[in-house]
Amino acid sequence: MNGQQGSCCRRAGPRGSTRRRVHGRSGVSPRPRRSVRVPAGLSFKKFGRILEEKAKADWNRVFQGTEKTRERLGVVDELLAYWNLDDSEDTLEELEDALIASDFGPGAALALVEGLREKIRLGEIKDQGSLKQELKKSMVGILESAAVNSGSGELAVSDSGLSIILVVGVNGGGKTTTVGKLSSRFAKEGYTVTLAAGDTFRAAAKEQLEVWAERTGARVAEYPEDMEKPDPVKVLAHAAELGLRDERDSDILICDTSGRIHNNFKLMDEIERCKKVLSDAKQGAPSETLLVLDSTTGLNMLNQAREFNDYIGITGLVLTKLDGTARGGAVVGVVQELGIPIKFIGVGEKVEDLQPFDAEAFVDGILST
Ligand SMILES: Nc1nc2c(ncn2[C@@H]2O[C@H](COP(=O)(O)OP(=O)(O)O)[C@@H](O)[C@H]2O)c(=O)[nH]1
Ligand SMILES: [Mg+2]
Repeated sequence: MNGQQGSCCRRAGPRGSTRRRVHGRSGVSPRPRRSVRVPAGLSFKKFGRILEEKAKADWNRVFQGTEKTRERLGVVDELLAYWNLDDSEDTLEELEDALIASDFGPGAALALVEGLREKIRLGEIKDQGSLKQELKKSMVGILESAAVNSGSGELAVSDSGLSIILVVGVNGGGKTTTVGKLSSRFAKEGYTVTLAAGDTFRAAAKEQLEVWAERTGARVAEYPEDMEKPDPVKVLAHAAELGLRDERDSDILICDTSGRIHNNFKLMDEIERCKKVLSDAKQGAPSETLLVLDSTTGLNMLNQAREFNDYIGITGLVLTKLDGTARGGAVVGVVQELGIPIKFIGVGEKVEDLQPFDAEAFVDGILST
């Protein structure tokens, strides 16, 4: 690919010589070089209203998705209700315990409470309202600092040519579902997507991916012909080779992988080799290595994130199943310790149930009264 618009034979994906990123805070297409086109028959005003309604629907989905975590954190409100300046120390200690009990992890809980303590000392917090506001601000600060450190909270795609995204995580966390949801988001933004069936372990994993491909207008890369036994490294190498050979056929290659437990060295070696064949195929690839974390696992996600990050370097987290758990707070500890940004949250099983992560909306959701 050469940075020019595509031929008539394929859908035009956004290309350019500058680093491209996708997905805005609201989930509405942020493609920078394309002006917003009002669909035929709609006035600007009406179109604006539709966009506003969509943003509201997205927010509602996040709000509903975080319901259980919010219920768990209701205890914070109860605690703060009894707070006064004279007995702040007791309340702060109880708050630290409550955050730990809500899976924030000792490191994040301590950092949050220390921050509040300091602000009380400086006279910046004087009442319950400002205490809660400062708590929210500090959580947003932790969650956003990772995105700032790594450049952006959005997904990076390559400067030119095929972009390769690797998706990893433990078994059943929601990797394949996330691959499908991402495929849909990219397709909606005009990218042509190919999926690589790097899960050669689970029966019918390729067929599961094919269903997602069909649903989202993508296709699945063929397996190499000479594969005698299942070999994910070969599958991904072949998919990358095919994708790079004729880059006019696809803009994005999303690589699904088998679930692997983070403390199984053999499987972690394998994922390391998977990543290496992608970077051998194209310098700088994969442009994103996404770790899918199942929020129902609570604090164990910290161990998973540590190991995967040590082995292959994770560029972003996808937090799935937030809709079904009260343990979403655990991710604050992961971001605080590892400094890896959350890129998306999964709030259901359907294709549209993937939202770009917005730290403020998330914290507002989980700490809403
Ligand atoms: N409720 C809910 N279920 C999800 C979400 N993401 C994935 N799942 C479900 O989790 C199960 C395992 O997902 P799958 O993508 O096959 O996991 P994988 O083994 O990591 O590839 C499936 O039943 C999915 O429908 C989510 O965000 N919310
Ligand atoms: Mg899978």
